Amino acid sequence: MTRPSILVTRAVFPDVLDHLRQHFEVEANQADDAWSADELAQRLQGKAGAFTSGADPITAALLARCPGLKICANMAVGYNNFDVPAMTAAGVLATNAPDVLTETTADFGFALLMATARRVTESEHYLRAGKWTRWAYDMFSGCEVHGSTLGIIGMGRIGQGIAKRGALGFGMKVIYHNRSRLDDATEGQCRATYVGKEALLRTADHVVLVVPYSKESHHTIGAAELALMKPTATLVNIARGGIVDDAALAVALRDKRIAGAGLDVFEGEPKVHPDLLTVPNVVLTPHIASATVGTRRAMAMLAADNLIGYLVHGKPLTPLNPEVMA
Ligand code: 8YV
Repeated sequence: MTRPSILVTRAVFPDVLDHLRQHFEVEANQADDAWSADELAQRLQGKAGAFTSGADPITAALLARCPGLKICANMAVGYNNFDVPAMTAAGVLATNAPDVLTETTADFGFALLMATARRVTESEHYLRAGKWTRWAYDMFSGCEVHGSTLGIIGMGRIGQGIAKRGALGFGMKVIYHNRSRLDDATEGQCRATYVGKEALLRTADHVVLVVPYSKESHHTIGAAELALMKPTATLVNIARGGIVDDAALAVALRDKRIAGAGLDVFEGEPKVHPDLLTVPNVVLTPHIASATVGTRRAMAMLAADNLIGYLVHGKPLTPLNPEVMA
């Protein structure tokens, strides 16, 4: 029996490729070359599966060129790179990589919150530039974290992890906004209170964004929302570029409309809005919230096991459109 062929679109842990090679003919991209949409479509010819990163667009146009494709397994929990309705219409299964990154990503959300509130990178740049000649009573004084009010927009698994860190570790008062309110038991575990978006923005000392990207969540935070926030507040985005209007945020940071921001994701990344690079009160990281060796390995293994689960055993682990299997 011939083995199915799959494409791995980006460089990945060698042992994950070995795991895949036990079941499939594998075309890999260990050189990590950037492929155009056309090259991706060409390389997908004759492939039953694709191991994708969160940056590989799987569109209706691509699917129309790849009639043999049966599954795309994303090495990411977010899947806004997938046109899921088009995949369903084409009979292509979509899978993502949830759960395995929850705690690591929540850790990083908190790291970014702390670095922003306490001006860690701004003060380090000052020190490295040789500007630290004397102590001063108000040097890099930041915002309080413990005992402050944490506002979380998007209360899925990662949002809940951040809430627990804030409430249990730092004695923060936690308020949240979400498409739907959590059940009482989950709210209790997170010590979190549901509020409207406007109330959250007006009240929180630290606002953390963890909503999935969609047309509806585009620019969840723009100039109008930034204007509602306290001038002493901080904003953290570990969700997706496009959830925040980065140009409006750069203006708010420049004008000290808010105290600071911590950003791991950007509109049009890896490009970063040039004005964000010129304001000092922002901590910038290159989409690394899930980046620990253990977590990235677990995400890659889950994507691989989704391919094996579906193409070999007919049972994917974390399908997004299970109706294609009916
Ligand atoms: C990924 C992420 O590293 O899982 C997600 O949704 O944003 C990150 O953990 C990124 O999408 C690369 O695939």
